[in-house]
Amino acid sequence: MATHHRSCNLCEAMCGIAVEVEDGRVTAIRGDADDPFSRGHVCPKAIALRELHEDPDRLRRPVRGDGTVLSWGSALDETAERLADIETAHGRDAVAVYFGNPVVHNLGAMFGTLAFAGVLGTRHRFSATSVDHLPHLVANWAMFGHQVLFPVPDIDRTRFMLVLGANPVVSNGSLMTAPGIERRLAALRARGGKLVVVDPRRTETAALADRHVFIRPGTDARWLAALAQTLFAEGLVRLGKLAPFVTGLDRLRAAVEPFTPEAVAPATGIDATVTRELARELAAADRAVCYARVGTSMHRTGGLNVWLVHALNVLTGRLDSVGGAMFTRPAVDLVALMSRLGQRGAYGRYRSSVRGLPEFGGELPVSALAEEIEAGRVRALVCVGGNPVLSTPNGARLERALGKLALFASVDIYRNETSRHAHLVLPPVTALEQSHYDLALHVLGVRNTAKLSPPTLPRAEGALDDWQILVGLARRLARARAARGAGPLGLGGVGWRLAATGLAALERFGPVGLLDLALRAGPHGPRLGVLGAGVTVARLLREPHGVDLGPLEPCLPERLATPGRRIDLAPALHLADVPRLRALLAAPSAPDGLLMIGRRESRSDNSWLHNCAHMVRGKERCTLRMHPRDAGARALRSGDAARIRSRAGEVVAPVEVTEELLPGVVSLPHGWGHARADGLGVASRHPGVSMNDLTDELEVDPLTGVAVLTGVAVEVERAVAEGAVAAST
Ligand SMILES: Nc1nc2c(c(=O)[nH]1)N[C@H]1C(S)=C(S)[C@@H](COP(=O)(O)OP(=O)(O)OC[C@H]3O[C@@H](n4cnc5c(=O)[nH]c(N)nc54)[C@H](O)[C@@H]3O)O[C@H]1N2
Ligand SMILES: Nc1nc2c(c(=O)[nH]1)N[C@H]1C(S)=C(S)[C@@H](COP(=O)(O)OP(=O)(O)OC[C@H]3O[C@@H](n4cnc5c(=O)[nH]c(N)nc54)[C@H](O)[C@@H]3O)O[C@H]1N2
Ligand code: SF4
Ligand SMILES: [Mo]
Repeated sequence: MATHHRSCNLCEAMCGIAVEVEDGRVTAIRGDADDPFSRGHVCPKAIALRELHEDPDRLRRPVRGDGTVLSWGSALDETAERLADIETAHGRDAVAVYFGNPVVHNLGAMFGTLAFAGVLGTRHRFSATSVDHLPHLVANWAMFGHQVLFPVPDIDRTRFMLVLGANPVVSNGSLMTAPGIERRLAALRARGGKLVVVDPRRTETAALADRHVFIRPGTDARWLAALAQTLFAEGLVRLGKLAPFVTGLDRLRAAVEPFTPEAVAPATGIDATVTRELARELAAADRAVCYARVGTSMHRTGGLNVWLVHALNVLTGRLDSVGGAMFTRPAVDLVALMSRLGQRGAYGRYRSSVRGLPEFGGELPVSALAEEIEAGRVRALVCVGGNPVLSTPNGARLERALGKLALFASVDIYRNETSRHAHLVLPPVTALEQSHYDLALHVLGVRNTAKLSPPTLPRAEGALDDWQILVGLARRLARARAARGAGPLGLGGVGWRLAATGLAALERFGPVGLLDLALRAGPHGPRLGVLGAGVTVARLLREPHGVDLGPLEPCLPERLATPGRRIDLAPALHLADVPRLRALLAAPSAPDGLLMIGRRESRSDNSWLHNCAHMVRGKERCTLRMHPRDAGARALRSGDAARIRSRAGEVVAPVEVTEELLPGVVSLPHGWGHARADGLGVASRHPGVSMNDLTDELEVDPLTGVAVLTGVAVEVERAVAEGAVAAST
C-alpha cells in the first residue's frame, strides 16, 4: 500500500488529500493534515475522485456519435481534417470553441486550450466565464488595469466581513481559495469579528453569521450604491494610504448620489436604517472587507455590482490592507505572465454578429452561441470540459442548435447531456492519472502557497491527457491547413508567432516543464546566490504536502497595471451603465411575480458529479424551494409537483416548502436534468430538471455580457400530471 499526496481539483478550495492506493486501486481518500494550507480539511466530494476514475460509464477511447470506437490517430485526424474543410469553406471564425470550468482546474488543459485557441485564431471563443465571473474580470481590468488582479478577502485576519451572493460554507469559496472555510469563519467570530450575509435565502453561511439580511434578487447594485452614498454623505470615506493613487472619487460620489438608503429600500427590501447601520459598521471596523460572488455576478447588473464592491473596499481604505481585500503574489505570477503575452484584458474590440454582445479578453458571451450557430456564423464547435446544455441559459435552444453543426467535437470524460450530440468525443484521463498545479487558483488564495500533485495512478496504455489531445489536434490542423494552401497556424503577425511558440513550447516541455519555467521566472523562484531556496518543480516534488509562502502582503501601487498605476474608481465603461440603474430607481418597486434563484449543494459540482453513487445518495435534491406564503397561495405543499414556467421554457419539479427564502423568491439548483443524458447510468436514475431550461439567453448584463442566471421571472403552479414528477424523481 502507498499513500500519495495531492490537491483535490474539484472545486476552488485546493484541499490537500492523502490517497491510499493498493494494487493500483484507490482504497481511501482522506484530508492531508500536513498540507500547510488546508490542514486536513476535505468535503464529501473528495471521494468522487475515485468514483470518477472507476466509473464504468466513463469514456476511455475516442468514440463517434454512433458509438463506434476509434483509435486516437484516426479520431484526431478525422477531427482536424473536418475542421480544416470547414475553415476553407467558411473562414476561421466558423469554428467555435467552448471551454468549461474543469479546464481551469487542470494544468495541462489550461496550457492546452491556450495553445489550441491560439492556433485556431477564431473570434468565436466561448467559455464558462460568461456564466460566472466575467464581471470580476471586467472590473479588475477597468479599475486595476489587469483582468486577473483579483482582490481576495483576507479572511484569516479580517474583523468584519460583508458577504453578498455567495454561500462559501457549501461552495467552499470562490475567487477566494480558502480550504476549510467553516473553520476560518468560526475563527473570525472567535476573535471578536462579525460576519454579515446579504442573500435572498437564509443560506448555510447565513446560518453561521452574526446577521443575515434578505435582499430581493437583482437589486444589489442599488443597495451597494446606497452603502457608498452613505459613506460619502456621512463623511465616512477614508482612502488612507490609497489616496495618492486613486482617481475618480468625485465622479463616483456623483454617480451614487441619488441612491440614498431610503430611495433603494422599496426595491431591495432592505430597510434604510439597516443599510445605514451596515455602512457605518463597515467603515468603523478596524479591519473589514466586502466580498461578493456569483449571486451578484450572473446578475442583471453584474458589471456594476463588482465595480461597487471594489469601490467600497477602496472607499473604506481596505483594499490592499491586512484584513481587507488583498492581492496575492503566487509562485506563478499570472498577472506578469499574461501581461507579457499582451493579455491584461480588452473590451469590445469586436462584437457577436447577431446580437452585438461585446468581446472581453478575446471571448464572446456564451449566451450568444446558439444564435450564432443558427445564423450559420458558427459551423463547427470544439467543446473542452464543458456541459453548456445544462450550464448555460436556455440550454434547450442550444441543444437544438448543436444538431445544425457540421462538426461537433467534445473533449470530455463523459457522454454527457452536451457531448452526446457530438460527432466525436475525445476522452482524456482523469485527475488521479495527471500531474496538477493550480495555476489559476493560487492567484485567488487567502495565503500564498504552492503545491504540485504528481500522478497518483498509472494510466492505461495509450491514454492521453487533455493537453496531448489538444496539441495533437492543433498540430494536425496546422498540417491540414498547409495541405490546403492556407497558413498553418494563426492568421499572421504577433498572433501567428504566439501560436507557433505556444504550441511548440508545450510539445517540447509539456505542462510540468512549462510550469517549471514559470516558477523559476516567478516572484518566489530561485535567485542568484540563494542556493536551493526558490520554488521550482524539483522543490515541490520534495515537499509533497505543499509549500507555504506566507500571508498576503500589501503591494500597491506597484502591482497596479493601469496607466500611471492608479486605481480608477469611476471607469467610463461602468459610469455609462449607471443611467440604467437610475432608471430602475424610478421603476415599480416589487414586481408581483416570483423570482427564481439557484442553489449549490455540497455533493454537486455544477453538472457533472451525478454519475457517482456517493454524490446522489439520499433524498431528492433537485427541488423547488419556496416560502410557505407563496406555496400556500398556489395550494402547494412539500412533495407536490410544481410546473415552473419562464419565457424560455418550463419544467416540473417537486416542491419543498421552507421559510429560508424571502417571500416572492423560489430556488432551484442548477446542474440537473440528466434525463437527457444517454450512457450515464447512475445520473439518469436521479435526473432532476435543468434550471437552465428556464433561464433566458436573451437576458444578459449589457455592460459585460454575462448571463443573467439569478432573479429570473417565473410562474409556478400545481402540475396537473403528477406522474410527470414521479417519473423524474
Ligand atoms: N442556472 C445556473 N447556471 C449556472 C450556474 C449557476 O449557478 N446557475 N453556475 C455557472 C458556473 S459558476 C459555472 S463555472 C458553469 C460550469 O459550466 P460548464 O463548465 O459548462 O459545466 P460543468 O458542469 O462544469 O461541466 C464540466 C464538464 O467537464 C467534464 N470534465 C470534468 N473533468 C474534466 C477534465 O479533466 N477534462 C475534460 N476534458 N473534461 C472534464 C465533465 O464530464 C463535464 O461534462 O455553470 C454555470 N451555470
Ligand atoms: N458544492 C459545490 N461547490 C461548488 C460548486 C458546485 O456546483 N457545488 N461550483 C463551484 C463553482 S464553478 C463556483 S463559481 C462557486 C460559486 O460559489 P458561490 O458564489 O459561493 O456560489 P453559490 O453557492 O451559488 O452562492 C450564490 C449565493 O447567491 C445568492 N443569490 C442569488 N441571487 C442573488 C442576488 O440577486 N443577490 C444576492 N445578494 N444574492 C443572491 C444565492 O442564494 C446563493 O446563496 O462554487 C464552486 N463550488
Ligand atoms: S472542498 Fe473542494 S477541493 Fe476540498 S475536498 Fe471538497 S471538492 Fe475537493
Ligand atoms: Mo463557476
